[in-house]
Amino acid sequence: MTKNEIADVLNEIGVLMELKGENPFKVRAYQNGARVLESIEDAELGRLIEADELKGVKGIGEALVQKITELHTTGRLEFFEKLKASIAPGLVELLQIPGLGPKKIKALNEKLGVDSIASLVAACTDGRVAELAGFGEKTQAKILEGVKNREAYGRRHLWWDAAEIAVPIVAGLRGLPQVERAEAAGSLRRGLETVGDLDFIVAAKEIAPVTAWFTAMPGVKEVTALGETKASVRFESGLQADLRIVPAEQFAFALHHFTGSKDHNVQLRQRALARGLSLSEWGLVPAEGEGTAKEKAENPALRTNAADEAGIFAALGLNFIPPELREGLGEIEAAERGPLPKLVEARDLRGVFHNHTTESDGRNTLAEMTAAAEALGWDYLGIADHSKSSVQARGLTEERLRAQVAEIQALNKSGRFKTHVFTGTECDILPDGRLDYDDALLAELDYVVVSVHSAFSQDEATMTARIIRAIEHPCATMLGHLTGRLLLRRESYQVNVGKIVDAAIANRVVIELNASPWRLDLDWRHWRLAAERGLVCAINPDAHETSGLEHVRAGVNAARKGWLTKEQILNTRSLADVKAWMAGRGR
Ligand code: DGT
Ligand code: CA
Ligand code: CA
Ligand code: ZN
Repeated sequence: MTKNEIADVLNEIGVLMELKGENPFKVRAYQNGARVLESIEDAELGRLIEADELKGVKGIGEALVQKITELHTTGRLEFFEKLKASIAPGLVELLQIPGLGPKKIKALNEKLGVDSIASLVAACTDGRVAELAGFGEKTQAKILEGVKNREAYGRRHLWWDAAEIAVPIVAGLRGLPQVERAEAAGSLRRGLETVGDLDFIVAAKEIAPVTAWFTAMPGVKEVTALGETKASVRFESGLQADLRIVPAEQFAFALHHFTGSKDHNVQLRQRALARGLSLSEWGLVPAEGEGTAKEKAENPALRTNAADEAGIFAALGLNFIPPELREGLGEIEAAERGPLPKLVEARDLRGVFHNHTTESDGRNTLAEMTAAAEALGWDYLGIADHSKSSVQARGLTEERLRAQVAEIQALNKSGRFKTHVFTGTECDILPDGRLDYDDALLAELDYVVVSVHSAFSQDEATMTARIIRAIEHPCATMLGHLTGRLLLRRESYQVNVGKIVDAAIANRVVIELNASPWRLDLDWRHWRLAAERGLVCAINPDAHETSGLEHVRAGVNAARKGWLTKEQILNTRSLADVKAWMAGRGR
């Protein structure tokens, strides 16, 4: 273990001992020991332990020498494990609530029997906490608030939700007379599926009016930091946002730095250093010579000017790298070899497959969905309602599906919409891998999405074999939401993605990139390699209402993160090409 990992353990021991009401001197010994450790270098710590000199270090008492040594050499500490086991887990969880330290928790436990968040809420709700000595009404209200916000604060946020908050903020910033440029940075700009916090970079002539606007935005619940050139706020939802204001000549550098990712930045900085340059949020300057990077960047004679990020990449001998690719996964090497692939854009999409209507669990009718697709300028729309085994989603019986097919054919014939509607189904893959309709009916449809909606707890081998069996069915056109994950809500089921991808390629089955902001499944991390090997993607909104069609934007982000070009995505093709694809699948 490194010294900081050991220090973390010592600190935690201190907290747990306090929770148990141990002697305060003992508690302090651990806290002090942790601080002392942090100031020692790792190599030095190793040497001290080896030479048995740790006991001579000021602030590290006898009780700690053995524990640090054990942690350093084995990575474990029996004393710590026993201590943890001796405390109710509910008590430890209470430490996550703002304003509740070990002492207060101990009092709540002893006097009111509080031993979990649930019992804490109960004690607050009926006013028993306020009556305790040292607590009072105000503390009680604060604790309740803390419990309420804990979930929201501790969580990451869906990209979609974060973007909905960020877009008007960028527009608002750009509308301020003092602001020259404003952009969102961070994971949001990189299109990551979940976002920790928002980051905004602004070039402005004057700072105070900008931070004043930012901290007074509607929905801001708390201003968590306010400095000379930055501000941070927290919204009702728990989402936080950082704002940094820089001089215009630093804008491109700050935008690049705070877009990240950290891995990308580290690699790019190494590349700069190899060229005798130092890259930072302030600028690109010679690595050698007097002064800090910031001071050098403020000197026009030393800094490299870059009006935009392309200028930074060019100065380092690289083609432009789109933000979505900046994950430190080979993008710098690729940008050295030549221009990066032209990534798919939302406007490349000519239609979508896999959408629901009121016939199953959708919230808009066939006509409404088609009108919405037409309004988006799409040439085609696939309807894939649930199949009969998805009872809770009002899956269609054979009879209802045949009626829907007739209705769609009539709609196409009527010429009411410019958008052509494809007849399809989201057919359940039954637990044994068979499909939920018989072959004759499936063959009557334009296309078939096959998806898992049941028996999620199968082991990996069973689930993988089950899905492959469905992929091998001659009527399967595409596989829906491969892993079944729901971001921030539900883990994926056990499945061997590599084997599924192999089977899809071998059987010319498309795998969808489900664009629902909760799914984004198959994950972007798999796509680059899979598409290089010949897998065809479809960006499917899985829309259950008209507004859901717009989720394709989230899917396009994910596709871009997966290095996908429009050629690798079925629904960028023309209506005629897609018809040919569907017809040519051997049915
Ligand atoms: P998030 O907010 O957790 O979804 O992820 P990011 O990537 O937005 O991370 P955040 O908000 O902590 O910082 C924004 C960017 O700033 C990050 O992507 C890279 C840059 N950055 C922040 N801290 C560091 C650091 O310690 N080293 C380096 N190289 N870059 C950093
Ligand atoms: Ca962030
Ligand atoms: Ca941040
Ligand atoms: Zn589904």
